[in-house]
Amino acid sequence: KGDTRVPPSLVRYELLHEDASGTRARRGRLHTPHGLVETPIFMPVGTVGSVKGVGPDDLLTLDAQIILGNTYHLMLRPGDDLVGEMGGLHRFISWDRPMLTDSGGFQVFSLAEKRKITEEGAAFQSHLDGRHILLSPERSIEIQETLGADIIMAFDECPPSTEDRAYMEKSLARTTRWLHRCVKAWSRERSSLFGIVQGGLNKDLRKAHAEQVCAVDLPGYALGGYSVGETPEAMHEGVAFSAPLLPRDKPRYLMGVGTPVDLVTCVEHGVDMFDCVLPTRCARNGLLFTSEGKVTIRNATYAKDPRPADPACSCYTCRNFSRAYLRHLFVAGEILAMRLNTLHNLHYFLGLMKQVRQAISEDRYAAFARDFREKARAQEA
Ligand code: PRF
Ligand code: ZN
Repeated sequence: KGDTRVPPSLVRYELLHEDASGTRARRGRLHTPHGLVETPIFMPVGTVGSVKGVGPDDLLTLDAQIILGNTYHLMLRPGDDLVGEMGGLHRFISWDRPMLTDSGGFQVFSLAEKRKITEEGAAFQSHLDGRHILLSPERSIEIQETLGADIIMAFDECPPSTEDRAYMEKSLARTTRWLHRCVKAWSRERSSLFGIVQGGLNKDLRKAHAEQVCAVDLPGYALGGYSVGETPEAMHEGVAFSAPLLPRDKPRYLMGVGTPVDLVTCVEHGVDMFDCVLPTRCARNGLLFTSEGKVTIRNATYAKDPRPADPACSCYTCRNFSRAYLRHLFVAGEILAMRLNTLHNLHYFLGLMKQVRQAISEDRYAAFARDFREKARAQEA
């Protein structure tokens, strides 16, 4: 099996407070080489080294505490060697705060042209130029350490939810072997490795895999394989089951999730970290998350609407511009529309997490989550 002992790690989780209103929600702090992250946290996604539509200055104004980058995209373009030569990802993109990179396996399967998974790793053709590439656990760790993120992710397989139990078992065993290879390849110099638990919606497979992954002492653990096509209710039930399987004294990261209701609900089950393209992608499609529900800004109803996108919002966009103007920018295809919409949506998601942290501190998380879901349901109707 090899030596899986891990020396004192660079990212340390400090558990500050557990909600006393009957939920598993908790407040904590991540100490990283680039500073503190308050949890629960939402991490804006900067796939190719840019949070689409906004700059690092905007992200500081929004008080984003940590952002995410992708191994898959950056290894293909501009290449991890280039980023390394430029002094690492932090310097390359001029972001001094914490960063996390995903390992690439998940993106290979959602983006690459022809892909084949073997014991060695994931062989695929680049979606950019058709080049043949092998991404292995060792190579993923090497790339992520060259990029230099504070948190790096184990190389995993996220099997489609349509796969049968036999395939799932084979895949989970391989993801565990890959984890051991990741741990071996990891230098422990400045990036902290998080393990990823897979297992789909199957509880005994989840539990068994959580045991295998958590047997390796790591600075943090993630839940992968959720929000891959199942209903929100099924995902929430799965997370309610599997979040408590992860160690209480380590950060818990739910990968690629989710909607505002998903975040509020999964915090309730004990999740500390989230990332999702939803706020940024929806912004570019003219969909705004507001305290009054979703606003589709291109709608003709907003043509002469003098109100801000969200009257309850204090973001730059809402302090300065009307729905009428935002609609005009969007319909005219102006790039400013993307920036203003993105600023608003990220402000909404980051502000929501601030409220979440406050509610936990004040031991009123159960009521907060219940009220939030009730309001969201009423707004959908
Ligand atoms: N594994 C990895 N990255 C991910 C996922 C996963 O399962 C998901 C699933 N929601 C998003 N991003 N490595
Ligand atoms: Zn706003």
